This record gives sequence, structure tokens and C-alpha cells, in this order.
Amino acid sequence: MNNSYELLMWLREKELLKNSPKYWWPNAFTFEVVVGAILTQNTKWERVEESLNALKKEFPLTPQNIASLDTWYLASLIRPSGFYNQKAKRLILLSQNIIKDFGDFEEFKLNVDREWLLSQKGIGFESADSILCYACGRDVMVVDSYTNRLLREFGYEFEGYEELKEWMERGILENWDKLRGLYEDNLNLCFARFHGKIVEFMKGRR
Ligand code: EA1
Repeated sequence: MNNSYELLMWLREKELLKNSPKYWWPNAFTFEVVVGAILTQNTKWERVEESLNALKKEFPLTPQNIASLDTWYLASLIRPSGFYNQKAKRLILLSQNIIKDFGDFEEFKLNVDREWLLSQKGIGFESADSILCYACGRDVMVVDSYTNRLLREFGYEFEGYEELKEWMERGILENWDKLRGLYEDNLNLCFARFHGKIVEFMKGRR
């Protein structure tokens, strides 16, 4: 395995996303992805789904609805995914800032950038890139500890998040002539599914 294109081709043979949504992350391009990206920090995805279901039972997931909640009430709904007081405060503040700086979620999707996301309390590289890829549809590849671990097994070591992300994106961009036909000429779709395949492969192994 010499580059991320070869890694993608190796993962494609395994049909890891047969039971997943097209863009892998459930309800891609909705505000639910933003909420999920915060809730999934330091927790298993299954617990995040519990929290998201509890929230969606109460009200539609919009920045307007989250921004107006009391911390204690939001915390009580997201308890399954852990760190609930901290995550509730951060979700309320983030929702208020989305409204203040962009007006609504549709404008946020069109106009937000990585720097704005990274300036928000509780949003690091992985959360920011998850929001850009899966909520905003940008041509960004998410990498995570699964990606890092998988590549270490193939003998690769990276200095940090940004180096790993650039290596992952570069292999795809340099081979895009061979990939575009497989991904509807849609780089966002390719990055979205590539990251999803890595997560499902690593989860499925144990
Ligand atoms: N795991 C299975 C995940 C998923 N969708 N399906 C997941 N982990 C983090 N995720 C985000 C989104």
C-alpha cells in the first residue's frame, strides 16, 4: 500500500458500506450532523444515536431550537453520550453563534469555514472536518484515531492530524482521474465514503 488511493481500493473490495446511507453519516447535510459531531467526542456512536433520538423526539433539530434551551434540560436529553453538562453548554453556545454570525443553518452551510469552526469552544480538528464534510458538503477528508491506527499497521507514521489528513487527501486528488467515475464526479462523496469505510472496517474487526 503506497498511497491513500490504494488504501481506498483495498477497502472498496470489502463492501463495508452496504447497510449505510449514501454519504455514510446519517442525515448528512442537516444540523443533526453538527450535533452528532459534538456528542460523539469521547463516546461510542451507539450512545450518540440514543441521545439524538431523545432530542428528535422532543423537537426538530435546528440551531434556533437548541439555542433557546436551558443547559440542565438539554443535558438531561443527551445523558447517554456522556460529558453531558459540558456538551450541553457547548451545543447551546455553538447554536447561538451560528444564529449570530450566519442567521440560519442554510447560510451557515454555505459560508462557514474551518477557522470559524476551530474558534468555537469544544470543536477540534476532527469535529470541524466532520461538520465541513458531512454537514456542509465540502471537499474535506475526515481523519481520526481509527485512520491513524490503520495506517500505523501499514507501517506509516504521521506527525499529527494535519499531516495525516493531507496524505489521505493527496492520494485521492492525484488519482481523481481514475476515481471520478466511481463517485459521480463528486469529491465530497468520495471523501465521505472513504472515511466511513475506515470507521466501519476498524469497528468491525473487534
Ligand atoms: N458509526 C457508525 C458512525 C456512524 N455514523 N455510523 C459514526 N461514528 C462517528 N459516525 C460518527 C457517524
